[in-house]
Amino acid sequence: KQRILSGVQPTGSLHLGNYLGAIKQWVARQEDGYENFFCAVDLHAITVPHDPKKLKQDTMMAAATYLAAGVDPAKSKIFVQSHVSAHSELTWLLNCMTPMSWLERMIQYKEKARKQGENVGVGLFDYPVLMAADILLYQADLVPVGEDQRQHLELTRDIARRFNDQYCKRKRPVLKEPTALILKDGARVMSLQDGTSKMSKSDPNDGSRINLTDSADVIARKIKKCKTDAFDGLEWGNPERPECTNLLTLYQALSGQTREEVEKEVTGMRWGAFKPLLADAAVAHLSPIQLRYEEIMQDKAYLHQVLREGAEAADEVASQTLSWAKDAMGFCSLK
Ligand code: AQP
Repeated sequence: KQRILSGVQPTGSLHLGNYLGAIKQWVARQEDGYENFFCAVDLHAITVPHDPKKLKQDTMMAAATYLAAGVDPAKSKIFVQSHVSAHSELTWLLNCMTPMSWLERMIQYKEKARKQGENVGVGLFDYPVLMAADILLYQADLVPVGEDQRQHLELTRDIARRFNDQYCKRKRPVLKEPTALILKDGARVMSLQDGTSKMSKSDPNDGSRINLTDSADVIARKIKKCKTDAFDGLEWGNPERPECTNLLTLYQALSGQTREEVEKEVTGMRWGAFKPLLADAAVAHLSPIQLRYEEIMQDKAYLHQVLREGAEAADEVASQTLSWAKDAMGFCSLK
């Protein structure tokens, strides 16, 4: 069986980008006989300033969203990253062999650091090494992520190769190089207010994203107010119309149609006719997820049980890799 690992940061309500870029793919892979591990990456969430009171709530919300979106604990392990201490421990080991220059090239760090100015923390710089540890601990074959994580996945492969080259000479490699699973459509969902920047939890304008928990009214209002253009008709792929490409891609993903079907339906349409169609498709797709989400958030005992069982299963696999890594690096063991 191939193993899959992925996660989302509990830094606020999850949005359509997280769902279409990552979680929807997780659900689809459950049917294919993969062994899945999905975590709420709370250690990553503290790499930017955070409110301790909100972190707990956001972590539970992320886990409940996974379940509501269709991640099935009978087929996938769902856990909280900080509940498996091997993530922090392997990160330190990898820190000590990862060149600073590799991390200095990371686009996400440069973008987020620019926003934080002088207060940027070491954790944000180290974010990709923690992500590498997350993946490598599980010997993951595949990592379903949005396009924005491609560079971090490449770095993870580089770190694994360097570790194996340095510490596993003439022995079995300890770390497996993973492959990124990036969808063609939905891999990069863009902001509703700017078709050239990605939909993101940290955008201060809530109107830039559709949160998975937004009500039907809020979704309709956000889509009504979203940025469009003055061209005639609707089309995909015109570089002068990034908003148009984004909204059509969203419509395709949410309505479950093929691109050809969407093209047939909307070519020649004006924004005034298309926007309600998109809003209806979003509401129809998200309502059942929202219903399940509310039920799960009411049943904390169930949620805790899922996360406890997930953490136990994750810990078993992660501890094994950690002990191989420590052994390869020459740490003394009393066993
Ligand atoms: N706009 C997006 N389009 C497609 N995929 C996306 N992902 C995030 N945004 C989009 C994918 O969701 C998974 C989890 O992302 P994350 O929350 O861990 O980190 P992020 O990429 O930094 O997401 P945000 O929403 O932009 O968070 P903030 O604003 O807190 O930094 C990943 O697989 C990611 O690719």
